[in-house]
Amino acid sequence: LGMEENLRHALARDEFELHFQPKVDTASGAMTGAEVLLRWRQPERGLVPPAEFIPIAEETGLIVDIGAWVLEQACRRVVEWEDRLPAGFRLAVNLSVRQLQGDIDEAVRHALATTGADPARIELELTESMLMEDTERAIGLMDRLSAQGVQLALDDFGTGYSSLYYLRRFPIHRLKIDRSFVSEVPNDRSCAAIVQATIALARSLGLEVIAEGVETTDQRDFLRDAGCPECQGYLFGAPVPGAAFAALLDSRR
Ligand code: G
Ligand code: G
Ligand code: NA
Ligand code: MN
Repeated sequence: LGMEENLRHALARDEFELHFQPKVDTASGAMTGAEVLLRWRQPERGLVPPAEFIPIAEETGLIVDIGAWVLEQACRRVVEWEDRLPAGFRLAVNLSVRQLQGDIDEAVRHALATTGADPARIELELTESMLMEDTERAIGLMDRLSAQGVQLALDDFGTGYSSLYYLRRFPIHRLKIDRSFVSEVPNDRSCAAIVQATIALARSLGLEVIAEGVETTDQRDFLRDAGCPECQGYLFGAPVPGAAFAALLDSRR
């Protein structure tokens, strides 16, 4: 109960911060974007991992305001960093199902409008299970988000239960191959087959594809040879605070 009460005041007390994890071009290693990962710096406890507070934020509905804050901060960063961002660079924000049930369309519009961020620099990561709750409504929402010029990625792909029928109908730009498959390549033959099939599926549907959780050069080489254009994972960099990420952007220019 203490955690919930503290979480209620965390926004007002300015205790949240964003960390940024690079996404790279598999072949060249050039940075293509970053995923925004929320962190809660609590005075008494230090850094609280998202796994501990996001579920509570979702249960209490606090995630809606927190998520709007994350969106706006991410938009501020792309404006602040515009001069050092490579062409095509995207900052990806995770959404929760509670945000999708609410007025996410409006929250995105507001974040873009108040900051003046280029919508093409913003990507939203959604999971299959979020979209399967009310698919028709989700498709309408995704259409409206897409019409604002932001990109949409299907996170943790392969671990949810969306059908290929819906995959075809979702107006998404990119599949994100789940870490649980990536971590087992190249040695596990079924994971290798799943990763290759996902890349082929994305290709034939005209979607981009990225592999997450890449930790070793063997994994990276497998993904490159399988034709996966983009990767993310500890091999290329862990999530880091804004100042460190800005320095990383400068060092790569
Ligand atoms: O950052 P890891 O760093 O531990 O993230 C753990 C989980 O928290 C992941 O599933 C990630 O998608 C989720 N997460 C991180 N940041 C956010 C956020 O801003 N909003 C939502 N809804 N989930 C997030
Ligand atoms: O659910 P989502 O895919 O958004 O989860 C992102 C989570 O994955 C974050 O907790 C992030 O810190 C973690 N992560 C990012 N890269 C790696 C990696 O290479 N290996 C592992 N084990 N976790 C990673
Ligand atoms: Na994600
Ligand atoms: Mn993921």
